Amino acid sequence: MQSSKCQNAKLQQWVKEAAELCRPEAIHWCDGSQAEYDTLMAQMVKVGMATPLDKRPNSFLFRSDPSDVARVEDRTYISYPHQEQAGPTNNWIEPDKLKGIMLDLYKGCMAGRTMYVIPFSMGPVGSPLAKIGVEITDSPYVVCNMHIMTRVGDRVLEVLGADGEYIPCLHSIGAPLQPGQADSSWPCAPIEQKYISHFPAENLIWSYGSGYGGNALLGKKCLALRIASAVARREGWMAEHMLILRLTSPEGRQYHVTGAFPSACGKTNLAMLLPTIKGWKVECIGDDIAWMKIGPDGRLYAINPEAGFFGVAPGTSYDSNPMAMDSIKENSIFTNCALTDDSDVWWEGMNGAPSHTIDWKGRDWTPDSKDVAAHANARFTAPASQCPIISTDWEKPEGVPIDIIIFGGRRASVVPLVAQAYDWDHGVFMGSTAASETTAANIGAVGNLRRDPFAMLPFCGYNMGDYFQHWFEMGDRLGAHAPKVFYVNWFRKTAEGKWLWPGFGDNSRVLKWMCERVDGKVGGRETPIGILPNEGDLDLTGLDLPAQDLQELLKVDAAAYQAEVPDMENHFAKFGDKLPGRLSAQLEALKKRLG
Ligand code: O2Y
Ligand code: MN
Repeated sequence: MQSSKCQNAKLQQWVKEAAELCRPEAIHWCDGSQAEYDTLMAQMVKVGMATPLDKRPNSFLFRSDPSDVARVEDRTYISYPHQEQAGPTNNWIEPDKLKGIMLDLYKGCMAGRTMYVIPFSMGPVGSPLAKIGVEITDSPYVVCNMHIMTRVGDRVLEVLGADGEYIPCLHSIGAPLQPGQADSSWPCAPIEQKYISHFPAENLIWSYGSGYGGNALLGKKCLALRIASAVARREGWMAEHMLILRLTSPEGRQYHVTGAFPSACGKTNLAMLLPTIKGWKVECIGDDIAWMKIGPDGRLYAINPEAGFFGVAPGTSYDSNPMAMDSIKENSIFTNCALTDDSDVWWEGMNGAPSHTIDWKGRDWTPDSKDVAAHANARFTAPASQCPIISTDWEKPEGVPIDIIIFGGRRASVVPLVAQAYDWDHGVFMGSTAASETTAANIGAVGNLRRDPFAMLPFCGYNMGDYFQHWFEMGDRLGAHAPKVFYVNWFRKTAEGKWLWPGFGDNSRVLKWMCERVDGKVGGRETPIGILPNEGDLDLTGLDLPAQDLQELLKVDAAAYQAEVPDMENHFAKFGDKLPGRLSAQLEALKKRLG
């Protein structure tokens, strides 16, 4: 039960108590080694849970239970003693009550299974910005994914030492095995028994019933966003749902950019973009989460706390994201993708459809089938180090200094291609009112406008009114060193439904304008919603963009914005007296500018 490598008595005690509660057949302390990964994968292949892929060395396909395919927002809880601490955007149950429910579920839940203890670091091991977590799980699939997505192993226990702090993350798939009972290939609990619970006042995570993605790989959304956002507020830094990239100009000047976009807005594609403008280069630092802290020089520094990508497979192709395609050539895990006859994975939007595959439910599939071959939320898990344009500085312990923060969403109309915030407060307003039209990949009806402040709606670990205030306070501390803030919309369409902007690599043209704005080298015009490029300010060299399309992309329709004001007012009203006065002032200023 004990590990000779773990000097931390508190951790040893927690593992003992978890074992007494969950009653596993065996306990395994993970060392993060390749041998450990290979052994677990071989076991999962043997029992039919994983399929090795001939076309991709050391890569495996998993098919989840059809009831366990995505994050379950309805079953995700932010549990503080008082509901107001969780705020209007989070599900809440009082901690004692929630723990009572979950303790009943955890009793004996690992019977017949091995309990794995995973010491992991979010952020480079030993970085001043890193945090240590320990996940206890009964899922070998989770262990292998955590190997890729975080830094696992003995080095973490060394840094933890005898009295270091860690965030305990207890996870069970919720499927005990009775003696002689046959296992299923993706055991999990029914939806009404799934709980993804966070106790931010105690830095504690309890997850039960799901083996999928953000519900089960607890370092990602649970620790690095929900718990970390609450820790960051207390400690005076920021945990954000943001990509991080470095842009280098032909002159060699480096700019670091973070970007927050709701799901299905191409965050991973932007993080790995190949610029179409001559001489400019992008390096990827992270595709999903940024932890940002003010450095000794007063600037904001960001690290990517993760070590891998857990990307959406459908729609990923050599057209949309060649760097992601190259990242997943080997050493990758695929979940809910289709299996081709030559033992490779396939998904909708990858390239031409094969004449036959086995679909994500294990059934024969042909292009005539009425269902999709890969689930819309099928995923790849790949080491970030395999991305051909991963930055040489992506693991720099102190992070990279941020020049530009981008917010965005998917809007077919109203919102122009790009606008710069007048100042930090205006930028906070842009982030707090960010909205996106829902797609098939989201919950709810397609085309609905969903306000997703800072793309943090499902990930903020405390009252979002307080979170808005924290952004203002960070801006006050940053002062003149604050990054410049922009809002983008790559998804503008004509009345006929045609994309107005080519997107992907051509988004570098918009990034270039932002960099030149930072340096005061390019123009812009003041509009009611922010500073927009004049038509000549964007570098459109080599791009065949009709003049009327450019006009439309850079148009500010004051009446259309005015029509959105009531929705913004309703959105803000939800936060009651937690809404910072500085946000109400921004809304009033916008109304005045709109006339
Ligand atoms: O469905 C899941 O469990 C994965 S959700 C996810 C994964 C990687 C990056 N972002 C997200 C997200 O929902 O924002
Ligand atoms: Mn995300």
